[in-house]
Amino acid sequence: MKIVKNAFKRLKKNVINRIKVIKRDHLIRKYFSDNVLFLTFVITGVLNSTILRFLCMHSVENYLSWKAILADTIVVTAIGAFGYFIKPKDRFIYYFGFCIFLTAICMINSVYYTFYTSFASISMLSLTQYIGDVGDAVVENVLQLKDLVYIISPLILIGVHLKLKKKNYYKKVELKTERRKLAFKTLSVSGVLLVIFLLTLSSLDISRFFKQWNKEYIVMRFGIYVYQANDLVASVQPKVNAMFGYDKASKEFNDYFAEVPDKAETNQYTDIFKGKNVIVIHAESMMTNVIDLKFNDQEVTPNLNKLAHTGMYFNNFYSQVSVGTSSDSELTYNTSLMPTKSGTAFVSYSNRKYIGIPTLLNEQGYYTFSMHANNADFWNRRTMHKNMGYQRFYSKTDYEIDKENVIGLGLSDKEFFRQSAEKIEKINEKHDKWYGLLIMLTNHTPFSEVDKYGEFPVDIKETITNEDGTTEEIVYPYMEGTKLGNYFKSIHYADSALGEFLTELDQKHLLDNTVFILYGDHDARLPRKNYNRLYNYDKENDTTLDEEDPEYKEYDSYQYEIGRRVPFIIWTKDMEGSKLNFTNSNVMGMYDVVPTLGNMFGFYNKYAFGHDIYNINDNNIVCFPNGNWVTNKVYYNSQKAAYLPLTEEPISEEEIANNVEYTNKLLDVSNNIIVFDLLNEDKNKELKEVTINK
Ligand code: GP9
Ligand code: MN
Repeated sequence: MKIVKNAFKRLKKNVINRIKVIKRDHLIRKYFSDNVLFLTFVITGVLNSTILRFLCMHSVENYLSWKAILADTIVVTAIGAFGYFIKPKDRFIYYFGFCIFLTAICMINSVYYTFYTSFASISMLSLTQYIGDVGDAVVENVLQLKDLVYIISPLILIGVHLKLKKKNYYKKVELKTERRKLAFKTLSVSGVLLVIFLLTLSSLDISRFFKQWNKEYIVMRFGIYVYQANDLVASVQPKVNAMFGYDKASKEFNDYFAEVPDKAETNQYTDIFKGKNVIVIHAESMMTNVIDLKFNDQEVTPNLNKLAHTGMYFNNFYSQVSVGTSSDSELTYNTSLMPTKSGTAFVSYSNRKYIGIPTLLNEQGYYTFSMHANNADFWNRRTMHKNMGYQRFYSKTDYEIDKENVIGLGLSDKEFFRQSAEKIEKINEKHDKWYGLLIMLTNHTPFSEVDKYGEFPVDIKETITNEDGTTEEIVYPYMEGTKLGNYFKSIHYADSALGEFLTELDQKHLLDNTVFILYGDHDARLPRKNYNRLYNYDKENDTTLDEEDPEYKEYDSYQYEIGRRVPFIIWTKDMEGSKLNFTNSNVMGMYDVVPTLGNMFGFYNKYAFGHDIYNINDNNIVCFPNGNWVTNKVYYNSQKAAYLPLTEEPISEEEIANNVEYTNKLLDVSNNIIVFDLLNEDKNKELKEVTINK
């Protein structure tokens, strides 16, 4: 009896479970059949974005990036959810409209990528000259079949719609409350997915999302739809910023420059290089602390050291970058303006007027060009180099790049220099006077491709003699395996690339009438504790010395800030032993380059924030975008409102207060110049007229 009872119980349980499964399957099936249009919209939307990544970025990791797929799903589901507010019979129009819109985003980006190896930006399309370029691109690419593949999405949607219509699907009545419920439920799904997505983001993802310059990375991690929305915000934000406060900004700007003369002050270096050709090296992440540094008696940067010791070397020089890193450095080098307070000048304010060194040299009959073997749209250089006056920008597509020549972000510096020297040779044949900027790339964080940099041990090797007269080599790991150690290996490679480049230029007689200028663009952004090991290594215990140890050298946050100095060198082949061959130790910033070089080459920019170092000498101040500043006497930290004296000289509180005020004013006026486009005389005349007529 008991057995029968149990068997019956089991049977009942099984039947209930079966019913549950059938019910669940039925519910799922019902959900699918009731929401076919919505689901088709979501699937085709995600599919299009995935196809775009597949056609643009040729690695499975990129096109099947689950982060991008998730982000696309969130966006398309959220858009789709709003469709439920609409009556079923009108819903197709809504989905179809958005489907066309999303398809257009994918198609435009696909065409744009084929031509520019980058993704499209709304802000760029607003520049008239650019529209011309893009227009040509579209015409040339429109015939490519692959760009038409995205049309499959609206076609599928139409197909599904016609089938549903035939089945009388749209005739069913959904109550308003039901529709709302569906919409909110779908939005909640999208919300939950969003939370999951946000939890998976790394700090690198977040930082790149906000910096906005690495478009490929954003598309790879966030999908094309989020990228385009992000780009839209970036394009609108500067316009919003520029809507308020023009009059005040313009007045402050005029007051600031009222006392500045219209011509440069002269000194013993006036016009010394007038008419000479120029090669400028933008040395990626090159820091001053590598100069003369040795490991096992081997110089880390023998070529850089030679340039510094046989040229005019500024060893107390700071770059003044903000979140725009390389691009900020280029901005300040070229224009003597400071980086903007929000966004980056290169990306957010590329349609403003800038007075760049190339513009000023073009006026003197120079042919000006820039070279960088990376994507032309990185940091929006394609637009900004034109804007700063470079007549030709040689970028990735101008270089032959094959797998063996790639290190880190792209073409290796050695190969970049080799191919650039050939280009410069041709330029030299065609033009009397020329000025060229070469942007290096290999020595870029994370400095991890150590095996490609060539042999350069950063350990300590000691030979000891045993009692029996035999010798033995002891190796202490020291900087081996640390990030800073890898940086030294990487910089050693970059230095050797520089050396080869100089030799090649010399062989081609391109140094005979040329001034060779080098600046480090910013520091290597390495952890402070790595420097602690460099300066306080305890080799016996393979650790860092104790703070109590008499040998211990303090490397606090101030030392770290000061240690971020980068080299600035002006060098010519015949400078060694001449009056120009010396080290200048006065504090100097990137914004002092325009006035200093301007005096030497005979150009002048009244709206420079820096000074000719040979007029200001030891009275200089270098301001940083975060409000910090440094003079020969003191380093001031604005966040802590505290300072570190650098000499024995007394410092008054008044001096500190004056410098703080000077820095804040300078940062405000410089920022306003960019935000309100104050150097654009035509535009400002118009604005003034509007204000007067009001
Ligand atoms: C990109 C390169 C690096 O082309 O200049 O930029 P960064 O990350 O140094 O700003
Ligand atoms: Mn850089």
